[in-house]
Amino acid sequence: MRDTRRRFLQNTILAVPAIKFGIMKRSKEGSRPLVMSTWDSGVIANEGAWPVLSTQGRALDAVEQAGIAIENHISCCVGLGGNPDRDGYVTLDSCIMDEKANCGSVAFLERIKHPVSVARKVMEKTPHVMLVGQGAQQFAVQQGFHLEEQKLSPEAAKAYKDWLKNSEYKPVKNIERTQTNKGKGPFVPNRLQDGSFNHDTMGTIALDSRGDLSGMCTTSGMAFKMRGRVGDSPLIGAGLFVDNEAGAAVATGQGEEIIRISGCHLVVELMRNGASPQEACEKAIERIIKRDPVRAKDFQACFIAISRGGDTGAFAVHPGFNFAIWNSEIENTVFDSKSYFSD
Ligand code: SD4
Repeated sequence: MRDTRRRFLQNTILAVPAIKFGIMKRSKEGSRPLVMSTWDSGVIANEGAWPVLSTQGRALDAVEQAGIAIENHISCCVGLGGNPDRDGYVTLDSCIMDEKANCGSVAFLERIKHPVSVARKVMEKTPHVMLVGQGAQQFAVQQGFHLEEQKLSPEAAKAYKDWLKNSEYKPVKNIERTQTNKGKGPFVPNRLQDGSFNHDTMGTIALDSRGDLSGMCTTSGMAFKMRGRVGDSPLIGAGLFVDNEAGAAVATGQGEEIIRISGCHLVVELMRNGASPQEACEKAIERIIKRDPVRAKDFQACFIAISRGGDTGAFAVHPGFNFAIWNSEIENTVFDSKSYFSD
């Protein structure tokens, strides 16, 4: 029964204004631009997006700039600075989607610094949605992207060396929460002191002044994954979904669990059927937990969402997830998400 379930909505002081400014509506003259990104490292992504949004630029351009900004941050969690797979190679996944359901995606891409921009090229220059592996790399090079050296960042090299001692594959949920820097302020990368971290995904969704939504997701995937493993992040419908008539959602966490419920498509469909972004994120997380409540105690999964009117929502399986928002009133601030379990 719903009431007897162990449920706790973690509600921090910072979470309240997130919901409050989420109720700002689109005016007749146009929308108030808004960008929302996963995790506290979302402040870096938002810094890429806001100059575009605040000068009446397209949400699509803004989210691509968000991805580029975080992929440039080499000591951070996504892009070529991310943790490698169990064979020691960094493999990248990314996708992007605009207000007309144009979308592009790359997966299992190696040695390319900006997978989000390759995903955009797939969307704009091919009749396809998704390219993977060597084919994606070949396409990127043809499009003028530089083939980088196959080399781990110092932090990732150290984390990999430590991991090799036991070679255990056990994703640790929310390892990053010990390092969160709430509120405004300089971003501190989420690696633990020993150089390891477990979350490696940046998702950004944005609403522009025309009232158009777009989103992107970029990741090095789960740390020390099996070679060839691809999670939810490059999968349209699972890790990202945008529908201008309903809303946009992006996910982070254990990709397999998000894929099983077509997570972001579900969140957007719930909004289409009248749910607020907050209710939609909560229902999608409940769907994940219902499938296997016991296992859900050991993994993290999280959604953030924006409705077409500019309301926002976020929800996670466990505490520790946070997100960053920038709009005309609140400058790039990190908020704690509510969660199903209290831990
Ligand atoms: C994946 N969803 O590859 C990604 C991982 C992630 O924070 O979000 N990590 O499954």
